[in-house]
Amino acid sequence: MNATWHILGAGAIGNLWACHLISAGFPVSLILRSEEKLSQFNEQGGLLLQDTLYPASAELADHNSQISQLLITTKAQDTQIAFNSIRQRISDTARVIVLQNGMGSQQWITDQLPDADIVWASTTDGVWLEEPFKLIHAGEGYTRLGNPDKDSYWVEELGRGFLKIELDDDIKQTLWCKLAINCAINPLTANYQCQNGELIKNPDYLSEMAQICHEVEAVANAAGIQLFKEPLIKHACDVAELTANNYSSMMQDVRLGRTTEIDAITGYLCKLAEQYAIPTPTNLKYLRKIKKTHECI
Ligand code: KPL
Repeated sequence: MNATWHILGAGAIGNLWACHLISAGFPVSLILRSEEKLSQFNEQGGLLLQDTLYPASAELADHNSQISQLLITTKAQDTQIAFNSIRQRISDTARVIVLQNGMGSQQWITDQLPDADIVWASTTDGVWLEEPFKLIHAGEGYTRLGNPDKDSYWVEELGRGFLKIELDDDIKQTLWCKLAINCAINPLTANYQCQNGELIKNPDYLSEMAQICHEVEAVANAAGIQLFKEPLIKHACDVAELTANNYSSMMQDVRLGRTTEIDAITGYLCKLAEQYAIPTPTNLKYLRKIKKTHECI
């Protein structure tokens, strides 16, 4: 019998991965935030993905079972509180996957569990919750996973499910590329309350995006990270064009009055820039704007 995968962060990506892991033959338990969520889940009896019911189970953080396989899909800013609520239950040598936007919390988790086998991941799958525990897999992408320090062959077992999985021997670089695109698109769309495509139509927004990209490249360069083969602005424009009618995740958070991932995205970049003494005025401008307007700081 395969060991259970526990999922911390039962949003759209966490739920999609729960279905994936079930399809790969693993028992799955979602760690939910409240009794209310738990009864809502139990009423449905599992996760619904495109009319198929996936028989996951669910529990609260204070359940007493040990956790030997853990997938963390919380929003970056919720990670520490959520992780600390289950810390006592995680076995020292657990297998852990950290699948999140932004940077910083992957390393934080790795530091908390020095003997665990931890892989970091990045995905291009597009998914949203039509209702709680009812999913729409809107865009089929792929998920890259890799341990930044060693080989973790168990990741291959995850390839048995329906999602596309790729082993990544340079996951830091992959996460950096995602971070760079998120720095270019997310704060601008959140600030100007627009769709991604507007950034390439409006010359003022485009010029801000070019500045942001220029600064991100300088910081990546100082950190010894090779981003894309072509200039970042070219890549960011391509993504904005491909996702022209979409609202970025940060824009959606702002619209729904939720805290955003700005600290894990632009905030991470600006902190690193400070360490390398690289000026990042445009990134700092949007970091402050988003925090001031939407995070009450
Ligand atoms: O990842 C994204 C997001 O919205 O978070 C895209 C669409 C690529 C924009 O940065």
